[in-house]
Order: sequence, then C-alpha cells, then structure tokens
Amino acid sequence: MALKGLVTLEQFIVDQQALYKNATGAFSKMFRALELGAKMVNRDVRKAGLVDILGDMGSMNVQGEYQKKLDVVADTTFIEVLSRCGEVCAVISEEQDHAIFIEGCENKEYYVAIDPLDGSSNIDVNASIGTIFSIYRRKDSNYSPKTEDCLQRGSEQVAAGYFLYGTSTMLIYTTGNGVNGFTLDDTLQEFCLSHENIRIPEGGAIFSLNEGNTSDFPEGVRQYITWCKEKDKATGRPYAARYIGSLIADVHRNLLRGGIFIYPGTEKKPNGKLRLIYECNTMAFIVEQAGGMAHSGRERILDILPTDLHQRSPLFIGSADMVNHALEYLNRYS
Ligand code: P6P
Repeated sequence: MALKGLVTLEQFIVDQQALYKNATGAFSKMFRALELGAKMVNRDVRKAGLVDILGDMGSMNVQGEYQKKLDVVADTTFIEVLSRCGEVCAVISEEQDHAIFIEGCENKEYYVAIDPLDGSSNIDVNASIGTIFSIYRRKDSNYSPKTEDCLQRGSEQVAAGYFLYGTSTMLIYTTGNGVNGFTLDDTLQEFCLSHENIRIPEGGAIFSLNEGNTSDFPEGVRQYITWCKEKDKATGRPYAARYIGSLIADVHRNLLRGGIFIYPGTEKKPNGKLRLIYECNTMAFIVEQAGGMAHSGRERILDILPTDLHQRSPLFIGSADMVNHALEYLNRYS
C-alpha cells in the first residue's frame, strides 16, 4: 500500500478530533487504550491453539455461562488498559457481575460498556469472534460514579464499535458521523482505514438466525423466514441463510452485503439471549449510522431505557427494508 493512501487510526482520530472545537483529547486516549487492548487480545486469539488458553475456565459469568479462558483474558486486558488510560470512571463488562469503578477516576465523565470477547462458543473451533464496546458520557460527573449512571439509553452513546478477529482483524466504529472500518496491518501493527463511510444496502438477500430454535420462535418470525425461503425470481428469493453464531461476524457481513440478523424472544426467553447495553445498543448505533435499522420487535433498540446492566433484548437488525418487512410479519401474527 503506497504510503500516500495510508490513513492510520491514530491519524483519523486526530483529524476527526479537529472537528470538535472543545475536544479535550480524552476521546483519543480512550481509543488508544481500546486499540492496545485489541492488539493484545488479537495476539492471544491468534496463538490460542499453541498455548493453554483454549477451553473452559471451569467458572461461570453473571449470565450463567461457562467462561472460556480467552473470555477472562480479554476481560482482564480491557479493564486494565481502560483503567490506565485515566479517562474512564467505570467499565460495564459482560464478564463482571457489577460495574467496575476505576480508582482515581471518580470525577471522569466517560464510562465504557464492553463485551470483551463475543462469540465464545466459536473460540475453540477457530471461527470469527470479536470485542464489542460502547462509550457513554455521564450526565453529571461531579460525584463518584454509581451503577445508575450507567443505565442510559443507547441513543446516548458517544461512540460504538467492534473489533473483529476474523480472516483479518478489523475495527468498525462510529461517533455519530457515519461508520468507518480499519484493518490491522500485521507488519506495521497499525489499524489502517480500509472501509470509509460504510453504508448498509437498503435491501438484502441474506437472513441470519438460529433456525434450530424455530419451534420456539414467535409465529410472525416463523412466517417471515418461510417467506424468505420461498422461490420467487422477481424478488430474488429464496434468500441465502447464513449464521456464524457470532453476533459481530453475522452483523458485519450484513453491514457490508445487506441482510437481516434476528435473535427473537421466545416464550421461555421473552427477551431473547443478547444483552441490551453491550451487544444490541452497540450494533444498533453502528447499523443505524450506516443507514440500517435495529428494533426489539416492540421498539427501536436505541430508545430502550435499561433497568439492569445485563438485561437482554430481542434483536432485529440490518437492512431497513428487511427489518421493516420482518416487523410487519411480527405485527400481523402477534
Ligand atoms: P445461539 C455468542 O455466544 C452470542 O452471544 C452471539 O455472539 C451470537 O449471536 C449468539 O450468542 C449465538 O447464540 O443461541 O444461536 O448459539
């Protein structure tokens, strides 16, 4: 790649920061911390087969899910780098029961919500996994942070992004002015701008959900998926079924190609499996900024006011035309 075309993440953030007259540099310090954490996790993920960090920890997280060793390594890594950057007052992590309040940063205004390593079930089989993060600003930073400060709507996010440890390592993020993608150049160990101003196609021909759960799906979801599978040349059906079982990878594919990802609520689990604050909200902000939609089946994801750090939400996310179509079926058969 000719140097002239090379825009590193660092340069991009500096350029973007110039757009904000009252920027204090806190933002770029947080991003440098997240970038360092991702490079460390990327290194561990890439060598996981060679050292003893595959498999289960033998412990459970607050979700009642068995923790993989890499889950815990990633969680520890990101909490460490975010604590040391000196700009974050609290970290909400999928792997931590409670908010982690950072000593010495009690008066800092930003907090970070993170799923340190999403897609754990894919770790041991070498399928794509990733880190999901959101940055919020506290309403009032004149006192030590409390858990209640970290229960804001997704529409309050200052930034949202994910690191994808796939065939290449990428960072996709938004600060509310569009979505940009960076690919890690392993030789330089720099994230370089590779996908500028990503826009999700309005329509798509990919549907992504775990059809193993079909018998538990709401009737509207079942009917929509049946429609996606019908033969109809004029509308390009049947659509393609694609499901990696890793939220980041499934949403990332649809972000670039168009498509819909659905993790619906069921009778047994009316709020589905995915967590609102550090999975649904993050992906919703990104997809909406790229021109798509993200909905719970009841309301826009970013409008939901959280009442619990680890609460779950059903998720319909992707190309606007496809999400609207799926919601029509949901309403028709509800
Ligand atoms: P299921 C991974 O464990 C995860 O949290 C998401 O990344 C993924 O979309 C979902 O769970 C997969 O869940 O029930 O289809 O295995």
